Amino acid sequence: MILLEELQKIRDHLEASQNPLFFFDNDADGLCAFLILQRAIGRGRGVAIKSFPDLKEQYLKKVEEFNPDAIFIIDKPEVSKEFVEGVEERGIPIIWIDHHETKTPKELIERTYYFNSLPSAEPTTYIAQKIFNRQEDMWLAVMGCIGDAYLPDFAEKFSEQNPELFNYKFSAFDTLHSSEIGKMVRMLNFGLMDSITNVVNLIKYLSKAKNAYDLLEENKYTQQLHKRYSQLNEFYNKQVNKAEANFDSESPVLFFSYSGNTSMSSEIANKLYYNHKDKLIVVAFKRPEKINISIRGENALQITHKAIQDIEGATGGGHENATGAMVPVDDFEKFKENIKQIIS
Ligand SMILES: [Mn+2]
Repeated sequence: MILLEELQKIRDHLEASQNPLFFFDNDADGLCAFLILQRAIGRGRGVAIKSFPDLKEQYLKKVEEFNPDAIFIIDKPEVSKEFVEGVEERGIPIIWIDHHETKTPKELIERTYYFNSLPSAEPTTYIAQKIFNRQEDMWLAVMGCIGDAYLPDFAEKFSEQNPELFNYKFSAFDTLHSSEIGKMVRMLNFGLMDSITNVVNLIKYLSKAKNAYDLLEENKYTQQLHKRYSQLNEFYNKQVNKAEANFDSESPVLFFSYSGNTSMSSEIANKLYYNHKDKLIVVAFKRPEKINISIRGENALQITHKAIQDIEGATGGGHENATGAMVPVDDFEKFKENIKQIIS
């Protein structure tokens, strides 16, 4: 975990900023970390990052639009040189909080205030919660951590206060797939896969919401979230069922590919891994040019690096047991072959 004095440094940056702009990774961990920081200081705008693998130059438009005096980057492993330089030109400091390994050159990282919880790699939500320790944000903190399959030290107390949401005696991964709080994490992840207007409304609502029930209850503010959740949850269940109906039970690898309007490889891969812990799970979302891939299983990180190493234009990385990759369409078969070879 990052040191207490580093937490204090992040807090100093937050408190010194009158108009912070937060760029966060487009998932429950990134979102909850942002919300916790924003709620604690009572100001700041949040933008979900959709570019992969890095925070790209296109986001300078948001810097232009919001004119912040500090930029916080949360839960994103890579940041592009063009983005850092564009922000530097405006004389704005970048505070970068993460828990992934990074390939961004050291010289570039040193131009930001960089905080990373590696090697223990606690989620960014955990780091955010440890900065202010506000009881009223505990529900967000638990959701963000469970979203990244991490059971935080405050889970026990929270589950004792909210036994109907989850039981802290189960692992974070079990909790993600078989509890009410796990469902709430998917509500957030699916809620982020919506139009910009709906995501902005969701963020506005969550920055004021008081507890888990403000999310679970259907009211005029949560109506769109609930609708989006049930739509995407149906798609998600369908894909999981398809994958399970077709896989080779003898093979150590479970491959599944799908297409459609919504990429949710991470969620599908998590569920398949939960159901088949003995296998390496490889889920691919097919797009016209590039394929988005989520990999789950033992040594996923090592396997991912090896599998993309001889493919030009491929990128990938993440955590020990959970990674993401992007491969050009024409090399997808080669990628699959690579995976088979590494595993055998
Ligand atoms: Mn994360």
